[in-house]
Amino acid sequence: MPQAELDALYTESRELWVPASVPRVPYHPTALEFCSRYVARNTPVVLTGVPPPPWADCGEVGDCLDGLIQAAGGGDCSITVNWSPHGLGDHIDSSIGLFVKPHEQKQSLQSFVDDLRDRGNCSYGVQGVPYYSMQNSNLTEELPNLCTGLPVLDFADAAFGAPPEACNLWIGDDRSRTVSHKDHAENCYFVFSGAKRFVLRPPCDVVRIEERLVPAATYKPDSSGVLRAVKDEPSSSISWIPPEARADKDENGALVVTVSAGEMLYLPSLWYHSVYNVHVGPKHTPIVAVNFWYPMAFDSPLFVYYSFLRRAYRSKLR
Ligand SMILES: O=C(O)CCC(=O)C(=O)O
Repeated sequence: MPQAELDALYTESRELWVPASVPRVPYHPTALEFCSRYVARNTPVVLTGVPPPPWADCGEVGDCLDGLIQAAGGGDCSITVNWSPHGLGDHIDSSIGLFVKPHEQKQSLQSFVDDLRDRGNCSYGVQGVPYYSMQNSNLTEELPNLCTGLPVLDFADAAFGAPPEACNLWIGDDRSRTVSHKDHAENCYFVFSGAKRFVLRPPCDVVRIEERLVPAATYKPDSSGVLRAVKDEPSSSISWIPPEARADKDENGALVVTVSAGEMLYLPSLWYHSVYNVHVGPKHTPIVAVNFWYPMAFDSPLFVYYSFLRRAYRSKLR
């Protein structure tokens, strides 16, 4: 594909489709408004004035974790926490040429909260940064009591034509960061405490983002609790965005939006996003969010056009 065509795609997408900034509208829209203005156009929007669930109702700057533990049924609940040496979720470590996933540590909810507050070593001897960030519907699977009082999503259920397929709880602090990636899902992302900074790029930027295929590995604690990347067995490879790629380090041409407590970001399917946890108010108050993943439509013009661009760009690189 000629470079001039790729440049035209970039310019035209910004002129005609991608908004100059992410709009903010009051929660909650009708299904028709949500669908016609945002879902059908595959553009993000922030909904404001979302009522928090009772366990998160402590204002933007409060620490809701004691109330959360109580509402969850007590500190003994067993949860799976992602631990990484420097707070990065799934990412490529270019110095060793591996795609590395965090260490998954089963621990009690209370010990996780203590570890997060201490900002020190894990009560189980692991050294690193804890982030409750499993994406296997950890809220419904591990802490189902917290589902009570979550915001009503009837407009999204109707717009996507199905209930959510996963509901994830995110609890962390500003040491944790999610590097640029895309998901094959429609994402309704609520922040209840602190704030999250999203750096977004539309799916057509696939022609500017050079993914790399690298062997997969997982952090594992050694005998002193230091997390080391160990190659997965049986071996597999993952195509991912390396840290030196523009999508991860340069915000030029990206939509940047900070989502505060009491807001929901609709993050459309296939949009590239990197996510930063942002403290608001007293240092180190936790950043708490819940997101719902809805199935994306593969039988859609968006998916077909995205796949075409991805293939065309890959063959240009060869
Ligand atoms: O909050 C985060 O750290 C990451 C969220 C994310 O990547 C997602 O919801 O797809």
